[in-house]
Amino acid sequence: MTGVLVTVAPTGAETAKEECPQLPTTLEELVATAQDCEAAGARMIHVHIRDAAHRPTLDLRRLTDTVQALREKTGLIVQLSTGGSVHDPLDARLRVLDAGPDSCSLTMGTTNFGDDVFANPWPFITELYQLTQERGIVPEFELFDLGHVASLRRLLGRFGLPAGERVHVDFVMGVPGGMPGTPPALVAAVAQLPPEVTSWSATGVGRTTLPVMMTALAMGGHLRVGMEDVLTLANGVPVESNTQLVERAVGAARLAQRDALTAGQARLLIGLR
Ligand code: KMH
Ligand code: ZN
Repeated sequence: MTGVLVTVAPTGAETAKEECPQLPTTLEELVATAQDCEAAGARMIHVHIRDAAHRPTLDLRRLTDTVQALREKTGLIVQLSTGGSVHDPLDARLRVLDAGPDSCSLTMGTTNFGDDVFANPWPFITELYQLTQERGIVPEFELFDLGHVASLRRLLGRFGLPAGERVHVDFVMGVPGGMPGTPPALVAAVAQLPPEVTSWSATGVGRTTLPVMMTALAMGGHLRVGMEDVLTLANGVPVESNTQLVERAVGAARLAQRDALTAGQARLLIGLR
């Protein structure tokens, strides 16, 4: 398949609204962003939500309302983050699945995350994975480091294929504490993927965004973009909307002679019926 799946990660959990007022933090802002990004070619949305004070939350009522609103107002694949913020407890992160998303993120190991620690102990990974299998929720395996690729091989060997029987992974590169966002790192990580993997995307945070995007496109990978990962278009030029980032990704893909996937193709790619 030569088409490109563009996933948008519009909000994240690590940027404050005060620092970046254009970050979509209310449900209305999130839905409007999702609609604009879908029109620009995004087919999946990776969702972190905020509370009334714009702080990250895993409140189940809000998560459920968000899934419902995105389903009603867009045709995007709705992927909820089970990573949450670096401060969220593991049990609350497991309960995210109760909101019934199409997909969820599933990070394959603990990572230093700037000055913090993004905790993903093995027992948490296996419990979350088995819950996704029981409930028919398609995981996207988030790989921040080469060791996470090895852990994915171990997980699939022990517990078998995910719901949908496709294995889609996303390399999150350039996090301070994870693998660097460089072409050699991406080439090395792709070379280590287990044979069960059917598709991969990549995102580079901060200034690694463009090198990772260009390398992923050249290697046949898919793309994740969004204000969760980058807040500038170029040195000193702030991102004004997630749509700008999706438009830039779709434009880069076209340059590489690759079109954005249709909604149906995107669902088939990751194993959603
Ligand atoms: N906010 C990061 C600590 C995910 O969404 O699954 C974790 C994260 C990964 O964003
Ligand atoms: Zn996330």
